[in-house]
Amino acid sequence: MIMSFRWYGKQHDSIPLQYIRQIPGMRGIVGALFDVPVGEVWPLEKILELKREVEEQGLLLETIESVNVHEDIKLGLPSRDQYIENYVKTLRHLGKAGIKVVCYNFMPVFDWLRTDLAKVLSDGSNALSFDETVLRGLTPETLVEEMYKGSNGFELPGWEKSRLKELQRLFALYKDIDEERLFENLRYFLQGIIPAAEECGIKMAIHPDDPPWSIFGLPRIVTSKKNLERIVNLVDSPSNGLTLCTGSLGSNPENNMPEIIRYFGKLGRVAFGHVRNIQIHKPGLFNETAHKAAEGSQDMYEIMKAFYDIGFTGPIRPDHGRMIWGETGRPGYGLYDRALGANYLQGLWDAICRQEGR
Ligand SMILES: [Mn+2]
Repeated sequence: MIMSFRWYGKQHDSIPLQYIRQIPGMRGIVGALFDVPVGEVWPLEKILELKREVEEQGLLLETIESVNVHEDIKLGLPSRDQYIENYVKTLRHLGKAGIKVVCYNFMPVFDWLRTDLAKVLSDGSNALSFDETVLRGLTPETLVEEMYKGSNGFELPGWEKSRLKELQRLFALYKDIDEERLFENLRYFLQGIIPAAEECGIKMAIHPDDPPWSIFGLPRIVTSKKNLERIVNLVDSPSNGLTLCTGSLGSNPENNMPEIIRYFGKLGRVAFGHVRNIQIHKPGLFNETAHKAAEGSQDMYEIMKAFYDIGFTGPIRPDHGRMIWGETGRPGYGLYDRALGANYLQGLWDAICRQEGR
């Protein structure tokens, strides 16, 4: 397991790499080029420059999150072939730079979604939260406004203005896309990119939809064990892998995360772990919490034990954190609580290794 930390690059992150390297046991950076518009080829020189920066601090850059998928691919428009060609070029550049895992998602229009980016918890910290009843009172446009208001001036990944300025047009285009069509469009995309990913030694790692159910009537398919099974079978290749995100997939209590990790681990399809905790109050109402098991609804010991038992050697990152100790920054992506999370997960991991006699 390579303990890793998401970093937005020196232009876009409030946290310097020098701080991240001081987190005990931290080995990897999960990075991306945030200045390249979705659909365009990532220039090799820029990838190598990012890699150099990370390596100068004694950290690894082997994981990318995300190379976003152009909406035309998800919609299955004729223009998708050009975007798939560009995606393949990006993968070839990433392969040349020694990247091993590429996280991506296949959510129509919206990426991850919350109704409050700073819900105050009982200890005075704040965290991202989701309330289905609040969402029902919002339109897509008012939701986008709320997200901008709560973003503390940071561009939120998946909520780039360029992607969202054409909401009405996109919603109209998705009118005819149901889950079956979306599966077919995912298959077409995977058939186009997985051979190249194999050649480059890259594992593609699809991220679960967050939350894992339909939003504003848009189809969502990366939502359950059954659907993940269908996805890994769309193209039968070790490069067609999964990001198992305990906070997003796990926000539906029907998704048993340790069991899902074990199941897809045995198939060799777990490429990346996002490990975080959430407190589920009832279906459709949850907030993010500290990583510690007792703070939420996820059995963090069993989750880490499952990663251990499948012999996982890939990256795991502590996904989102709360805002604590007066820190301000990009919602979900402060330094302090994610550092605590990384340390907690490694404590569990160390104890499991010791128990297992390693
Ligand atoms: Mn995640």
